[in-house]
Amino acid sequence: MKKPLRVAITGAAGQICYSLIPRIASGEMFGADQPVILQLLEVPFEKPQQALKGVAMELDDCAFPLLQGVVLADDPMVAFKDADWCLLVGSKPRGPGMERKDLLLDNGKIFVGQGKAIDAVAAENVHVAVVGNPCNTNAWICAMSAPRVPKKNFSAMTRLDQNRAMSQLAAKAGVHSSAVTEAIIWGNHSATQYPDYYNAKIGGKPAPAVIGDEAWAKDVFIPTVQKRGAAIIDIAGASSRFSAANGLIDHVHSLVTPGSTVHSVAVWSNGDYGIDKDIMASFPVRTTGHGEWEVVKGYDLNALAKERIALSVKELKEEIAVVKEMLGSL
Ligand code: NAX
Repeated sequence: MKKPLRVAITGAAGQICYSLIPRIASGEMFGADQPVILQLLEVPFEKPQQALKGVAMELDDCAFPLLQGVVLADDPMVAFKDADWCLLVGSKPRGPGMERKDLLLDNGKIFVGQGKAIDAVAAENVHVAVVGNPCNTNAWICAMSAPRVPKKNFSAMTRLDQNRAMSQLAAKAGVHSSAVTEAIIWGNHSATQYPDYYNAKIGGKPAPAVIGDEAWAKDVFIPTVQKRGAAIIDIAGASSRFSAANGLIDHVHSLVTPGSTVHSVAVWSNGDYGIDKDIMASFPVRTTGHGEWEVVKGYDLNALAKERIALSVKELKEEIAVVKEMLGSL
Protein backbone atom coordinates (compact mmCIF):
# COMPACT_ATOMS: atom_id res chain seq x y z
CA MET A 1 0.00 0.00 0.00
CA LYS A 2 1.23 3.56 -0.81
CA LYS A 3 2.11 5.89 2.06
CA PRO A 4 -1.00 7.94 2.96
CA LEU A 5 -1.10 11.56 1.80
CA ARG A 6 -1.95 14.09 4.47
CA VAL A 7 -4.62 16.39 3.08
CA ALA A 8 -5.54 19.46 5.12
CA ILE A 9 -8.89 21.08 4.29
CA THR A 10 -10.13 24.39 5.67
CA GLY A 11 -13.76 25.43 5.91
CA ALA A 12 -14.37 21.73 6.43
CA ALA A 13 -17.87 22.11 7.89
CA GLY A 14 -18.96 24.42 5.07
CA GLN A 15 -21.13 23.79 2.04
CA ILE A 16 -18.43 23.08 -0.55
CA CYS A 17 -16.59 20.71 1.76
CA TYR A 18 -19.74 18.71 2.41
CA SER A 19 -19.55 17.60 -1.22
CA LEU A 20 -15.76 17.65 -1.42
CA ILE A 21 -14.66 15.58 1.56
CA PRO A 22 -16.36 12.26 0.71
CA ARG A 23 -15.04 12.45 -2.85
CA ILE A 24 -11.46 12.90 -1.61
CA ALA A 25 -11.90 10.07 0.88
CA SER A 26 -13.19 7.79 -1.88
CA GLY A 27 -10.12 8.39 -4.06
CA GLU A 28 -11.45 10.73 -6.74
CA MET A 29 -8.85 13.43 -6.16
CA PHE A 30 -5.60 11.51 -5.66
CA GLY A 31 -6.42 8.15 -7.20
CA ALA A 32 -8.07 4.86 -6.35
CA ASP A 33 -4.81 3.42 -4.90
CA GLN A 34 -3.79 6.45 -2.82
CA PRO A 35 -4.69 6.35 0.89
CA VAL A 36 -5.35 9.67 2.59
CA ILE A 37 -5.40 11.14 6.09
CA LEU A 38 -7.80 14.10 6.28
CA GLN A 39 -6.88 17.01 8.54
CA LEU A 40 -9.98 19.16 8.84
CA LEU A 41 -9.90 22.77 10.04
CA GLU A 42 -12.78 24.90 11.19
CA VAL A 43 -12.99 28.15 13.15
CA PRO A 44 -12.75 27.73 16.95
CA PHE A 45 -16.44 28.26 17.77
CA GLU A 46 -18.89 25.75 19.14
CA LYS A 47 -21.29 25.51 16.19
CA PRO A 48 -18.73 24.89 13.40
CA GLN A 49 -16.74 22.57 15.66
CA GLN A 50 -19.89 20.53 16.40
CA ALA A 51 -20.68 20.47 12.66
CA LEU A 52 -17.12 19.24 12.05
CA LYS A 53 -17.65 16.38 14.49
CA GLY A 54 -20.75 15.48 12.48
CA VAL A 55 -18.62 15.38 9.30
CA ALA A 56 -16.19 13.02 11.04
CA MET A 57 -19.04 10.76 12.18
CA GLU A 58 -20.36 10.55 8.62
CA LEU A 59 -16.86 9.72 7.37
CA ASP A 60 -16.80 6.86 9.90
CA ASP A 61 -20.14 5.69 8.59
CA CYS A 62 -18.83 5.51 5.02
CA ALA A 63 -16.03 3.07 5.98
CA PHE A 64 -13.94 4.35 3.05
CA PRO A 65 -11.18 1.85 2.28
CA LEU A 66 -8.66 4.61 1.45
CA LEU A 67 -9.28 6.74 4.53
CA GLN A 68 -6.48 6.09 7.00
CA GLY A 69 -7.27 8.76 9.58
CA VAL A 70 -9.13 11.97 10.38
CA VAL A 71 -7.77 14.87 12.43
CA LEU A 72 -10.19 17.56 13.61
CA ALA A 73 -8.67 20.95 14.32
CA ASP A 74 -9.47 24.49 15.36
CA ASP A 75 -5.86 25.58 14.96
CA PRO A 76 -4.01 25.82 11.60
CA MET A 77 -0.79 24.63 13.29
CA VAL A 78 -2.54 21.32 13.99
CA ALA A 79 -4.42 21.07 10.69
CA PHE A 80 -1.39 21.77 8.48
CA LYS A 81 1.08 19.58 10.42
CA ASP A 82 3.03 17.50 7.87
CA ALA A 83 0.33 18.19 5.26
CA ASP A 84 1.22 17.21 1.68
CA TRP A 85 -1.72 19.17 0.29
CA CYS A 86 -3.56 22.11 1.84
CA LEU A 87 -6.95 22.82 0.29
CA LEU A 88 -7.94 26.27 1.48
CA VAL A 89 -11.70 26.45 1.03
CA GLY A 90 -12.71 28.40 4.15
CA SER A 91 -12.78 32.15 4.00
CA LYS A 92 -14.94 35.00 5.12
CA PRO A 93 -17.81 35.59 2.68
CA ARG A 94 -18.70 39.06 1.47
CA GLY A 95 -21.60 40.28 3.61
CA PRO A 96 -24.31 42.77 2.62
CA GLY A 97 -22.92 46.28 2.25
CA MET A 98 -19.35 45.07 2.74
CA GLU A 99 -16.68 46.91 0.75
CA ARG A 100 -14.29 44.86 -1.41
CA LYS A 101 -11.44 46.39 0.59
CA ASP A 102 -12.91 45.05 3.86
CA LEU A 103 -13.25 41.59 2.28
CA LEU A 104 -9.59 41.70 1.24
CA LEU A 105 -8.59 42.88 4.70
CA ASP A 106 -10.53 40.18 6.58
CA ASN A 107 -9.33 37.44 4.29
CA GLY A 108 -5.84 38.88 4.25
CA LYS A 109 -5.60 38.19 7.97
CA ILE A 110 -6.82 34.61 7.53
CA PHE A 111 -4.44 33.83 4.67
CA VAL A 112 -1.41 35.47 6.29
CA GLY A 113 -2.00 33.29 9.36
CA GLN A 114 -2.57 30.15 7.32
CA GLY A 115 0.46 30.87 5.12
CA LYS A 116 2.67 31.24 8.20
CA ALA A 117 1.32 28.01 9.67
CA ILE A 118 1.92 26.15 6.40
CA ASP A 119 5.46 27.55 6.30
CA ALA A 120 6.08 26.37 9.85
CA VAL A 121 4.59 22.88 9.95
CA ALA A 122 3.53 21.50 6.56
CA ALA A 123 5.45 18.79 4.70
CA GLU A 124 8.62 19.77 2.85
CA ASN A 125 7.01 19.64 -0.60
CA VAL A 126 3.56 20.87 0.41
CA HIS A 127 1.17 22.01 -2.31
CA VAL A 128 -1.57 24.53 -1.67
CA ALA A 129 -4.80 25.04 -3.65
CA VAL A 130 -7.03 27.99 -2.76
CA VAL A 131 -10.79 28.15 -3.35
CA GLY A 132 -11.87 30.73 -0.74
CA ASN A 133 -12.51 34.07 -2.40
CA PRO A 134 -10.97 36.28 -3.60
CA CYS A 135 -9.02 33.12 -4.39
CA ASN A 136 -6.22 34.47 -6.62
CA THR A 137 -5.24 37.15 -4.14
CA ASN A 138 -5.75 34.89 -1.11
CA ALA A 139 -3.34 32.44 -2.75
CA TRP A 140 -0.89 35.29 -3.37
CA ILE A 141 -1.09 36.37 0.30
CA CYS A 142 -0.62 32.80 1.45
CA ALA A 143 2.41 32.30 -0.84
CA MET A 144 3.97 35.56 0.35
CA SER A 145 3.48 34.44 3.97
CA ALA A 146 5.15 31.06 3.38
CA PRO A 147 8.59 31.92 1.98
CA ARG A 148 9.93 28.39 2.53
CA VAL A 149 7.46 26.94 0.03
CA PRO A 150 8.24 27.42 -3.70
CA LYS A 151 5.76 29.78 -5.36
CA LYS A 152 4.99 27.15 -8.00
CA ASN A 153 3.44 24.98 -5.28
CA PHE A 154 0.54 27.45 -4.89
CA SER A 155 -2.54 27.54 -7.08
CA ALA A 156 -6.03 29.00 -7.05
CA MET A 157 -9.11 27.46 -8.61
CA THR A 158 -10.48 28.58 -11.97
CA ARG A 159 -11.43 25.04 -12.99
CA LEU A 160 -15.08 25.59 -12.14
CA ASP A 161 -15.04 28.51 -14.59
CA GLN A 162 -13.42 26.25 -17.20
CA ASN A 163 -16.06 23.57 -16.67
CA ARG A 164 -18.77 26.21 -17.01
CA ALA A 165 -17.18 27.40 -20.27
CA MET A 166 -17.05 23.82 -21.59
CA SER A 167 -20.76 23.33 -20.92
CA GLN A 168 -21.74 26.60 -22.58
CA LEU A 169 -19.67 25.83 -25.69
CA ALA A 170 -21.02 22.28 -25.88
CA ALA A 171 -24.63 23.44 -25.60
CA LYS A 172 -24.13 26.02 -28.36
CA ALA A 173 -22.46 23.47 -30.65
CA GLY A 174 -25.01 20.76 -29.84
CA VAL A 175 -22.38 18.29 -28.61
CA HIS A 176 -21.51 16.66 -25.29
CA SER A 177 -19.23 18.69 -23.00
CA SER A 178 -16.57 15.94 -23.26
CA ALA A 179 -16.01 17.03 -26.89
CA VAL A 180 -14.78 20.44 -25.68
CA THR A 181 -11.09 20.90 -24.86
CA GLU A 182 -8.75 23.82 -24.20
CA ALA A 183 -11.51 26.04 -22.81
CA ILE A 184 -9.00 28.31 -21.15
CA ILE A 185 -9.79 30.83 -18.42
CA TRP A 186 -7.34 33.73 -18.23
CA GLY A 187 -6.81 36.19 -15.37
CA ASN A 188 -8.77 36.53 -12.15
CA HIS A 189 -11.50 34.25 -10.76
CA SER A 190 -13.98 37.13 -10.81
CA ALA A 191 -16.34 38.78 -13.25
CA THR A 192 -13.28 40.15 -15.12
CA GLN A 193 -12.00 36.67 -16.05
CA TYR A 194 -11.55 36.01 -19.77
CA PRO A 195 -13.05 32.69 -20.96
CA ASP A 196 -11.30 32.04 -24.28
CA TYR A 197 -13.65 31.13 -27.15
CA TYR A 198 -10.98 31.48 -29.82
CA ASN A 199 -8.52 28.87 -28.53
CA ALA A 200 -11.16 26.35 -27.41
CA LYS A 201 -11.59 23.18 -29.47
CA ILE A 202 -14.77 21.25 -30.18
CA GLY A 203 -14.22 17.73 -31.44
CA GLY A 204 -10.60 18.77 -32.03
CA LYS A 205 -11.56 21.71 -34.31
CA PRO A 206 -11.30 25.39 -33.34
CA ALA A 207 -14.53 26.53 -31.64
CA PRO A 208 -14.94 29.53 -34.01
CA ALA A 209 -14.91 27.13 -36.98
CA VAL A 210 -17.60 24.95 -35.38
CA ILE A 211 -19.82 27.65 -33.83
CA GLY A 212 -19.02 30.54 -36.16
CA ASP A 213 -20.83 33.18 -34.11
CA GLU A 214 -18.52 35.87 -32.77
CA ALA A 215 -21.42 38.02 -31.57
CA TRP A 216 -22.60 35.11 -29.40
CA ALA A 217 -19.08 34.60 -28.09
CA LYS A 218 -18.75 38.23 -27.07
CA ASP A 219 -22.30 39.04 -25.96
CA VAL A 220 -23.46 35.73 -24.50
CA PHE A 221 -20.66 33.23 -23.87
CA ILE A 222 -18.16 35.49 -22.10
CA PRO A 223 -20.65 37.24 -19.77
CA THR A 224 -22.50 33.98 -19.03
CA VAL A 225 -19.31 32.30 -17.80
CA GLN A 226 -18.14 35.43 -15.98
CA LYS A 227 -21.44 35.82 -14.12
CA ARG A 228 -22.44 32.19 -13.67
CA GLY A 229 -21.69 32.18 -9.92
CA ALA A 230 -23.95 35.20 -9.39
CA ALA A 231 -26.68 33.61 -11.56
CA ILE A 232 -26.67 30.52 -9.31
CA ILE A 233 -26.90 32.67 -6.18
CA ASP A 234 -29.84 34.56 -7.73
CA ILE A 235 -31.79 31.44 -8.59
CA ALA A 236 -30.84 29.09 -5.74
CA GLY A 237 -30.19 31.58 -2.96
CA ALA A 238 -26.82 29.94 -2.28
CA SER A 239 -23.44 29.96 -3.99
CA SER A 240 -22.11 27.09 -6.08
CA ARG A 241 -21.46 24.12 -3.85
CA PHE A 242 -21.08 20.69 -5.46
CA SER A 243 -19.93 22.21 -8.74
CA ALA A 244 -17.20 24.05 -6.80
CA ALA A 245 -16.24 20.82 -5.03
CA ASN A 246 -16.18 19.08 -8.40
CA GLY A 247 -13.99 21.87 -9.78
CA LEU A 248 -11.46 21.33 -7.01
CA ILE A 249 -11.46 17.55 -7.54
CA ASP A 250 -10.68 18.20 -11.24
CA HIS A 251 -8.14 20.96 -10.42
CA VAL A 252 -6.00 18.84 -8.09
CA HIS A 253 -6.49 15.60 -10.03
CA SER A 254 -5.16 17.24 -13.21
CA LEU A 255 -2.21 18.77 -11.32
CA VAL A 256 -1.17 15.41 -9.87
CA THR A 257 -1.73 13.41 -13.06
CA PRO A 258 1.36 13.20 -15.29
CA GLY A 259 0.60 13.91 -18.93
CA SER A 260 -2.69 15.68 -18.17
CA THR A 261 -4.43 17.66 -20.90
CA VAL A 262 -4.47 21.48 -20.87
CA HIS A 263 -6.48 22.86 -17.98
CA SER A 264 -7.02 26.25 -16.38
CA VAL A 265 -5.21 27.02 -13.13
CA ALA A 266 -4.32 30.28 -11.42
CA VAL A 267 -0.57 30.02 -10.79
CA TRP A 268 2.27 32.35 -9.89
CA SER A 269 2.99 34.33 -13.06
CA ASN A 270 6.48 34.23 -14.52
CA GLY A 271 5.48 36.82 -17.12
CA ASP A 272 4.19 34.35 -19.74
CA TYR A 273 1.86 35.85 -22.37
CA GLY A 274 2.89 39.35 -21.24
CA ILE A 275 0.96 38.95 -17.96
CA ASP A 276 2.69 40.77 -15.11
CA LYS A 277 5.11 38.69 -13.08
CA ASP A 278 4.47 37.80 -9.45
CA ILE A 279 0.67 37.80 -9.46
CA MET A 280 -1.58 34.72 -9.31
CA ALA A 281 -3.29 34.62 -12.70
CA SER A 282 -5.15 31.87 -14.51
CA PHE A 283 -3.26 30.28 -17.41
CA PRO A 284 -3.44 27.14 -19.54
CA VAL A 285 -1.46 24.57 -17.56
CA ARG A 286 -0.35 21.01 -18.24
CA THR A 287 1.29 18.46 -15.98
CA THR A 288 4.33 16.93 -17.66
CA GLY A 289 5.30 13.27 -17.67
CA HIS A 290 7.60 14.10 -14.73
CA GLY A 291 4.71 15.32 -12.62
CA GLU A 292 5.73 19.00 -12.76
CA TRP A 293 3.23 21.48 -14.11
CA GLU A 294 4.00 24.19 -16.62
CA VAL A 295 2.20 26.98 -18.41
CA VAL A 296 1.43 25.83 -21.96
CA LYS A 297 2.93 28.27 -24.44
CA GLY A 298 1.93 29.13 -28.00
CA TYR A 299 -1.74 30.12 -27.76
CA ASP A 300 -2.56 33.07 -29.97
CA LEU A 301 -4.20 35.99 -28.19
CA ASN A 302 -6.21 38.30 -30.44
CA ALA A 303 -6.97 41.97 -29.73
CA LEU A 304 -10.12 41.15 -27.73
CA ALA A 305 -8.24 38.63 -25.60
CA LYS A 306 -5.41 41.06 -24.91
CA GLU A 307 -7.81 43.83 -23.94
CA ARG A 308 -9.89 41.57 -21.64
CA ILE A 309 -6.89 39.90 -20.01
CA ALA A 310 -5.34 43.33 -19.36
CA LEU A 311 -8.53 44.35 -17.51
CA SER A 312 -8.44 41.24 -15.34
CA VAL A 313 -4.73 41.68 -14.63
CA LYS A 314 -5.38 45.30 -13.67
CA GLU A 315 -7.95 44.09 -11.13
CA LEU A 316 -5.48 41.56 -9.72
CA LYS A 317 -2.81 44.23 -9.36
CA GLU A 318 -5.28 46.51 -7.59
CA GLU A 319 -6.19 43.73 -5.15
CA ILE A 320 -2.52 43.13 -4.46
CA ALA A 321 -1.92 46.87 -3.97
CA VAL A 322 -4.65 46.89 -1.29
CA VAL A 323 -3.22 43.89 0.56
CA LYS A 324 0.39 45.07 0.23
CA GLU A 325 -0.58 48.16 2.13
CA MET A 326 -1.91 45.92 4.92
CA LEU A 327 0.66 43.13 4.90
CA GLY A 328 3.30 45.13 6.77
CA SER A 329 0.89 45.84 9.60
CA LEU A 330 -0.63 42.36 9.87
P1 NAX B 1 -19.51 28.24 3.65
O1 NAX B 1 -19.77 29.56 4.29
O2 NAX B 1 -20.60 27.24 3.56
O3 NAX B 1 -18.27 27.54 4.37
C1 NAX B 1 -17.11 28.20 4.67
C2 NAX B 1 -16.58 27.60 5.95
O4 NAX B 1 -15.30 28.16 6.17
C3 NAX B 1 -17.44 27.94 7.17
O5 NAX B 1 -17.81 26.73 7.80
C4 NAX B 1 -16.52 28.78 8.03
O6 NAX B 1 -16.69 28.54 9.41
C5 NAX B 1 -15.15 28.30 7.55
N1 NAX B 1 -14.06 29.25 7.80
C6 NAX B 1 -14.09 30.60 7.75
N2 NAX B 1 -12.90 31.09 8.11
C7 NAX B 1 -12.10 30.03 8.37
C8 NAX B 1 -10.77 29.92 8.79
N3 NAX B 1 -10.03 30.99 9.05
N4 NAX B 1 -10.27 28.69 8.97
C9 NAX B 1 -11.01 27.59 8.75
N5 NAX B 1 -12.30 27.64 8.37
C10 NAX B 1 -12.83 28.85 8.17
O7 NAX B 1 -18.92 28.59 2.20
P2 NAX B 1 -18.73 27.63 0.94
O8 NAX B 1 -19.97 27.67 0.12
O9 NAX B 1 -18.20 26.33 1.37
O10 NAX B 1 -17.62 28.47 0.12
C11 NAX B 1 -16.30 28.58 0.58
C12 NAX B 1 -15.51 29.58 -0.23
O11 NAX B 1 -15.45 29.20 -1.59
C13 NAX B 1 -16.12 31.00 -0.24
O12 NAX B 1 -15.07 31.95 -0.04
C14 NAX B 1 -16.63 31.15 -1.65
O13 NAX B 1 -16.65 32.50 -2.08
C15 NAX B 1 -15.61 30.35 -2.42
N6 NAX B 1 -15.97 29.90 -3.77
C16 NAX B 1 -14.99 29.84 -4.69
C17 NAX B 1 -15.21 29.38 -5.97
C18 NAX B 1 -14.11 29.28 -6.98
O14 NAX B 1 -14.41 28.90 -8.12
N7 NAX B 1 -12.86 29.60 -6.67
C19 NAX B 1 -16.59 29.00 -6.41
C20 NAX B 1 -17.50 28.68 -5.28
C21 NAX B 1 -17.36 29.57 -4.07
O15 NAX B 1 -18.05 30.78 -4.32
